Amino acid sequence: MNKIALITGATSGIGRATAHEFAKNGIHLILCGRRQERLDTIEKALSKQTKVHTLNFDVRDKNATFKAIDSLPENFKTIDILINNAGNAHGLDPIQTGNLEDWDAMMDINVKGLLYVSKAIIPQMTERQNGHIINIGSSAGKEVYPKGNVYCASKHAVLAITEGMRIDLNPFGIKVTAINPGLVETEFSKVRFKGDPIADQAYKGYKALQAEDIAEVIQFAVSRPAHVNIADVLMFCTAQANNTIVKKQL
Ligand code: NDP
Ligand code: 8X3
Repeated sequence: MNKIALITGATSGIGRATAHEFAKNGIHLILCGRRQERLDTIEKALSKQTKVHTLNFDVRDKNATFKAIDSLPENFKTIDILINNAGNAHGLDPIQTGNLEDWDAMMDINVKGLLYVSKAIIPQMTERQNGHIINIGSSAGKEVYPKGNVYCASKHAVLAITEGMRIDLNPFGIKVTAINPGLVETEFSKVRFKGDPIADQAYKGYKALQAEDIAEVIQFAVSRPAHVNIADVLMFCTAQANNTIVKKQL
């Protein structure tokens, strides 16, 4: 039987590339995001390959999150794979001049949003004693870098939550995976710098990871046999050694 995956942040970048990769592999899709037009476009494209349902909600809004997941039609209700991917960095400022709205956004979306979505889905997995949760963390969740302060804190929290999930869900046979990429060329930088042209510099002078590179690793993780769990992946492009060293040719 085809598996069903729910992907948050499916309208762009890593989430969208994962939707394409899963569609190729016959996985049925519940695609989530706030931009309805994009959800419609992706649904139209992928419906040729697999079954697709879309949900429009903001992961910051716990009532909307529960309502959306509750609204799933019968044939999409059993979620085998949860990809907690929605998230972004907001700003790149030293702690002393950081913006409170940016801090709220990162904690509310990257951390609390991931928790709300997980809370809405985990009970059906524990009941069935089956399921796979993949949380998209970051290299920023392993190593703090200058001006990364609150974004790094949010991704350190994601890693701690992932490890906590793996422990607490162990009796239920649920797989929990952390995928932690370094620099990936997506809309991430545009969001971080709020459309400032400086965003274009983020991926210049080297070949960053592409969203599809992450999607392939996610597909690898979900296609392992029942006894294998890919627990934690740290991925960099070849030009990146860690969060502060990137070999650029400008
Ligand atoms: P994108 O900006 O391309 O995609 C972010 C996605 O998150 C969009 O689909 C967006 O959808 C969704 N999203 C953002 N805020 C909300 C919200 N409040 N409610 C619901 N959905 C939301 O970035 P990436 O693909 O790069 O990022 C995906 C994940 O990967 C993030 O968790 C990010 O931290 C992580 N990551 C990214 C790296 C990078 O260098 N790009 C490296 C390491 C990790 P919409 O706006 O339609 O709601
Ligand atoms: C995204 C990668 O280096 O911008 O998590 O923090 S980085």
